Amino acid sequence: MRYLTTPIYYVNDVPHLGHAYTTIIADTLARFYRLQGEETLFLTGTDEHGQKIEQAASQRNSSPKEYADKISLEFKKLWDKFEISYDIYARTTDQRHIDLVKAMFLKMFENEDIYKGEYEGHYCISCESFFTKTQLHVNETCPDCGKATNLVKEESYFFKLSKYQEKILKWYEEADPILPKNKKNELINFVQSGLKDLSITRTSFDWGIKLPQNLQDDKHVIYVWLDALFIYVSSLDYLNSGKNAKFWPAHIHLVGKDILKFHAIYWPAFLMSVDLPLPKFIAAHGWWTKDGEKMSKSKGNVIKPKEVVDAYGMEAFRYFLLREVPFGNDGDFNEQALINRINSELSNELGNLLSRIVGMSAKYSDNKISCKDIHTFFQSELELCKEYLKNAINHIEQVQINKYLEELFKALSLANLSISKYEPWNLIKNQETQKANALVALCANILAKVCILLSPTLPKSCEKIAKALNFELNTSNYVNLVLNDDLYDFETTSCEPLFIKIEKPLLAQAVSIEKEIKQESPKIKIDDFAKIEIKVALVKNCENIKGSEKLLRFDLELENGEQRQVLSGIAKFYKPQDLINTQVCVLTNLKKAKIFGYESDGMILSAKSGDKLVLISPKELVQNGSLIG
Ligand code: ME8
Repeated sequence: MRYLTTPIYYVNDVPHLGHAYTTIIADTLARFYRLQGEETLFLTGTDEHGQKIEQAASQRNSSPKEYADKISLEFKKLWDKFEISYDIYARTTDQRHIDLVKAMFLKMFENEDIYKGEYEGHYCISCESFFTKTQLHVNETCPDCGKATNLVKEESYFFKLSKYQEKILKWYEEADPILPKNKKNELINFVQSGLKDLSITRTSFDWGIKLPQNLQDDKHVIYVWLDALFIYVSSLDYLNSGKNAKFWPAHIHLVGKDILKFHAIYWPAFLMSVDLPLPKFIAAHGWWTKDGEKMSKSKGNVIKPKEVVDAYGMEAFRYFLLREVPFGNDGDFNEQALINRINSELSNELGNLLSRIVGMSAKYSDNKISCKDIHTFFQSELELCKEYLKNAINHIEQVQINKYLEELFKALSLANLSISKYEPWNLIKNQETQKANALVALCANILAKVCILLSPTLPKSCEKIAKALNFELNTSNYVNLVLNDDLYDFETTSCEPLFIKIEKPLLAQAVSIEKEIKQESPKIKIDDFAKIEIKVALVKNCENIKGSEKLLRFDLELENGEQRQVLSGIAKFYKPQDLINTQVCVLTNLKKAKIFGYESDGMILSAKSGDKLVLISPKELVQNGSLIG
């Protein structure tokens, strides 16, 4: 039984690359557990209470709930577009969550872990976190996010975090719950330096869960982190012993390193206080930057996951994020690195291998692949492949997803290199047909085994591979092909290339096209259009302008013989003599301009087609000066 969670994301802003990263890791793990045949439950959702959300909503003249509804839906829509396989989309404004948080607060209170006092210290709204003066950075900024903090003095209830210090340390030691393992020491040092009791209610704003009624203290709302962490339990309908209650304790809470402290210190203490078992693992990944800098709206360097997916496709995006950085390390988003991964790994290693196998089997054996001679000829390759797959499984169990992918691609390289090494086309020529067919079967089996293990990361592409080799991506094939090392016969059908090579960056292009469209198409009213006068004109004369490669000078004739001189930047595309005596369309009520020393009275219209300009003219001859509209 495996229950895994992403953080529930704050609704103060729309989803970005970092949110997509955590969610895609969780999705990959959930798909892997399901492939293994584990009963799996995958939760994601949104964190909607607290001062930060209240402020974000009021800045947009919205009520916190309305605002939360809107952004929460944006997150959900994005995950649906990305086909994230979550089972529960949880929100902290859901009633069953509110009920559970109140019940847990009461239980902590009854267990004498909560007392009333006064909090005086600093608060970072962006991190929703308390700090003492000595913890702050220069100019009293937040040590975690660097933003300004507020000095707060207010009545507050406290949780006896200090009481749990030794128990938390013991948990780290005995259960070894922190992944990657090297993050454990940082936590041990932090906890050993002394845990202070934690303020768990606020009175200076309203947007949060009120205290349980029995406590009759209406001016307090529960601290947003206590509220948010309990989503992991409330979503299982724990209080009512709902059908998902059996999933607790969680197998893994996936988080970014920014919120490890909350999950690995506060959360176990809260759980111990209410007598609930602790999660098995808390896995913290690193931080994504853009060209080495923290992403922020003010710098304008925020990577929007949807834009990357629109430009490169979901599968390439998933692969890049998971493959590029070791789990736990920081990573930098670099478009060229993404392109390199697509071209050299997805297209060259994976896509090519499939088309080679399909091609060879069609040529040599009427699309039928038989595994009967693989052991005879390629025992050492089979052994090597087996080792790579075993390593891959060990790595993904430890959430070392980049290493798991690395091992799978080693197996793909092994297949590709075997083709170059044994040259099946020469084997056929030399009448070693049996060996040639065994080689194709070796490659097909390696690809099928890899495909099964790769399917949690590249679900769509692996479906295509499975279809081309005619087998199913399911648990029994996982057991047979991957765990039991079986070999299969296959029958191939041709399929489209899996990944097209990328010649030049698509992202800037996609973004700038979008910008262009946005900037150049403001909506206008019909009266605005009425201000524009466009007419058909006859080109009486046309010539190049000395010293200008771009410009042509036109003498145009409108109604009643009216003459005009207009300059137009189309010299690269038309010869002047070809245009004389043709009709063009002219914007006639444009203010006169001086270009290259010539007066230009109007603008000749042309369509932009790629890098070219194409003149626009009426489909048949019309009277000069005819109005267009
Ligand atoms: O912390 N790189 O929500 P949040 C990598 N509501 N991951 C990043 C990232 C980046 N640049 N930016 C964000 C909260 N993330 C709380 C959680 S859980 C009970 C409450 C990811 O919207 C990463 O997973 O600030 C990080 O932990 C999370 O988004 C923070 O999301």
